[in-house]
Amino acid sequence: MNESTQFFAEHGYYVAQQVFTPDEVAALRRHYMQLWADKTPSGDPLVQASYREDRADPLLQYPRLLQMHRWDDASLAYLLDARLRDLLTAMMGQEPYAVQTMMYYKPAGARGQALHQDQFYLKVQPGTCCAAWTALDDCDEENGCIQVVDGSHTWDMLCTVPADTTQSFTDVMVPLPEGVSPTPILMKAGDVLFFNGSVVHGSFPNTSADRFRRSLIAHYIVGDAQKVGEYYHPVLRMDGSEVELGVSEGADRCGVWVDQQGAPVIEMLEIQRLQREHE
Ligand SMILES: O=C(O)CCC(=O)C(=O)O
Repeated sequence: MNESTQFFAEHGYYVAQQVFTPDEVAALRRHYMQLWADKTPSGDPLVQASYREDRADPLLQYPRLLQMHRWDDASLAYLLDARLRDLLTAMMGQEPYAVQTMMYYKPAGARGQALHQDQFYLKVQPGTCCAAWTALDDCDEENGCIQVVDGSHTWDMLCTVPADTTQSFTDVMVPLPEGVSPTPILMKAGDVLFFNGSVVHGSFPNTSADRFRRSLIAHYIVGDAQKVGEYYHPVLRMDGSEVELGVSEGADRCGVWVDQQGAPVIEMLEIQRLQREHE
């Protein structure tokens, strides 16, 4: 195992520095700012509906783009990039399938995203997913860098609770046990953060006066997966060809933290039972 695969196996995440050159990053920034200026239809009705020039929430002026690789060649090239493929193959143990692209502009004043686990949404079976999160700007706490819970790759899917929507544009989050807190990941433009689908992660609000925190994100699933959530179809091999996989249904269990002899452990509960108890 080399340094990156060992770190990823132990911590559930890894930052590969300067995967993309300054010129490539500058070209990507220009490209996505042009898509924004053109209000390019993303194919996702939610994204199109949310461009609002006249609203106080900066995220409505700069909504994230989703699944752009289905209509944008530069996004498809990023998703299938050979450098990402090689790093992912080393960390995931085999060549993955590609299922998602996302572009976050995160302008000054934008809210962050509450702590969550990506596998909760992708529902990969068997196995899990992995993100390749590329910084297009230098990222720190001030402009809302991503944060991860070190070692949470071994955790099961946790049940979500309401999030503080003054800080997060999503409204649910996973709770952390006492004494556990996320680590801010400081990155330079061109660095790529890889993290496993169980890793609890999120991001701070962008509290800077005038800095963007743009990031280009792709999601991959393990190469022996049989099913993934419907939204992530069509599933692509890393050569761009399509592969037929099944559609996974919603999970029927999620975990809650319980105390076991003074240590927090995850107890898995039936979601239906939890819902009944809260009715
Ligand atoms: O970039 C962010 O602010 C959060 C991204 C994220 O949570 C994700 O890619 O799943």
